[in-house]
Amino acid sequence: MQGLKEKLEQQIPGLRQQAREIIKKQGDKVISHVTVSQAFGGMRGVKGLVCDTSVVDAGQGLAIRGIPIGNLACRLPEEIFYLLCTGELPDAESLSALQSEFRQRAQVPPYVWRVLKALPEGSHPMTLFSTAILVMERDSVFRRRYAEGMPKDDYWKATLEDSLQLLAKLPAVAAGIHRLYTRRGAPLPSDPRLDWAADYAHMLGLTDPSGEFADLMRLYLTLHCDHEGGNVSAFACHTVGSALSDAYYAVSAGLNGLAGPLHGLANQECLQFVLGVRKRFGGVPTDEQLREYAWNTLHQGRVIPGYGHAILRVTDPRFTAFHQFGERACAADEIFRIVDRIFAIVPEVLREQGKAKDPWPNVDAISGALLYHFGLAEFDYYTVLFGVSRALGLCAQLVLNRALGTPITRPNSVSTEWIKANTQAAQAAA
Ligand code: NMX
Ligand code: MLT
Repeated sequence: MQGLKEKLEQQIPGLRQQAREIIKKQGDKVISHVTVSQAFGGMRGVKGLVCDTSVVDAGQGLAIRGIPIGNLACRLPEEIFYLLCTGELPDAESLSALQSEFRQRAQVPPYVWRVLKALPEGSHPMTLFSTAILVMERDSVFRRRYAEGMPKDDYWKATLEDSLQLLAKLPAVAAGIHRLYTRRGAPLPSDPRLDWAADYAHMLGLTDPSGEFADLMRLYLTLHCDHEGGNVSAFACHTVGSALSDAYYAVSAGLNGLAGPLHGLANQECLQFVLGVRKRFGGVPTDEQLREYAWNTLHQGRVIPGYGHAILRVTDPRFTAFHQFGERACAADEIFRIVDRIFAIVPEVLREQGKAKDPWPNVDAISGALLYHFGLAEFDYYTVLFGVSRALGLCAQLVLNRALGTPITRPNSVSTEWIKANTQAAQAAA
C-alpha cells in the first residue's frame, strides 16, 4: 500500500525530469497554430496547455489516465482522485488510507455557516458554494507556508494538503448549502462509516431505503470529476493557480466558471427544459410535438441545453453511463422517458439546423432527470453537485502543476487593429 502523498513523492522527481527533457529536446517543435477565427473564437482547438489527469477525444470522450470513463463507472470518487493524481487506481489499503485522510479533515469550520447565513436572500447555491470555499482560504497551508519561505520543491505538498482539506469538507459544505437553501434546517452530521459520496447523500437527508440514491451520487461524483485542461472551470482554476494563488482561491474561481449556463449550469437549464416539455404537453410528448418544441426553442434564439460540445462529436460517454443507470433505476419515470425522447429527436433537429458542430447530448442532458427521480428536485442546486465532483480534477491538476513548477499563465492578446494590419500585410505579400 502507498498513501497518496508517498506515491506522489515517489513519482514527482521522474515527472520533473521527463518535463525537463521534453522541453530541452523538443521545446521548439510546433504542435498547434492559431488562426484569426480561433483568436476571435474562444481559442477553440488551439493546443496550448499540458494536462495529464485526463484526455477528451472528439470521437470517444473522456478518458481518465487512459481509462475510458465508462469503464470507471463502478469506482468510488476517492479512487478516481487517486487515479487523477497518480495515474494508478489505489489498492484496497491505499484507498482506505485516502478515505481516512478525508475523514480526519471533514469538519467544516463553524464560521462557514455564519457567512453563508449572512448572504442575501435569493443568492444562487453556486454563490453560496463558491463563497464557502473562498472563506475557508483563511486556513490555507500553502498561503501560510509560502509566507514562511517554503522552498519551491515543496509547493505541491502544501497544495496537496489544501486540496485534501478542501475535498474532505465539500460534501458537508454542499449538503449544508442544500439544507440552508431549501430551509430544511441545520446541516446534518457526517457519518464517518460512509464513503465520500454516500456520506454526501446521507447529509442531503433524502430518504434512500434501497441505497440507490447513494449509488447515483457515487456515479455522479465520478462522472463529472475532470474533462481535460481546457474547459472553462479547469482553465480558470489553472490560470488563477498559476499565479500561486492557493487551492481555495483557484477552485473557487474554477467553480465561478462552472456556474455559467454554457458550462455546468446547463444541468439546471436541462431539467428546466424537460419540465417545460412535460408542462406544455401534459406528459411525454409525441415525436412530432417534441420536434416542433425544439424548433421553437431554436427560433427564439435559444440553445437546447445539454446538447453540443466544444470538443465532443459523439454522444458523451458520461451521458451513456447515466442513461444505463436510469434504465436500471427508473426506466418508467416520466421525466426519464422525456429525456429519452429528446435524445431521439434533438440531434436530428440540430443536424437539420446545421449550426451546432456537435448535435449529440453531453453529460448535462440527463443528470438532472436522475436526481429529480430520487427527490432532489431543486434544480438550481444541481451545479453544486457538479462542482463537488469537478473539484477532484481541479485539485489534482493544481497539485501536478505545482509539482512541475508550471509557470504563470500569460498568453499574448492582440488588438483588432493588429489583426487587420497583419492579415492585410500577409495578403498583400501573397
Ligand atoms: N442548441 C442550439 N444551438 C447550439 C447548440 C445547442 N445545444 N450548441 C451549439 N449551438 C450553436 C452555437 O450557439 C453557435 O451558434 P452561433 O454561431 O449563432 O453563435 C453554433 O451552434 C456553433 O457552436 P459550436 O461551435 O457547435 O459550439 P461551441 O463550441 O461554441 O459551444 C457549447 C459549445 C457546449 C457551449 C454549445 O454547444 C452550447 O451552448 N450547448 C448548450 C449548453 C450546454 O449544454 N452546455 C453544457 C456543456 C457541457 N458541460 O458539462 O459543461
Ligand atoms: C466539462 O465537463 O467540463 C464539459 O463537458 C465542458 C467542456 O469540456 O468544455
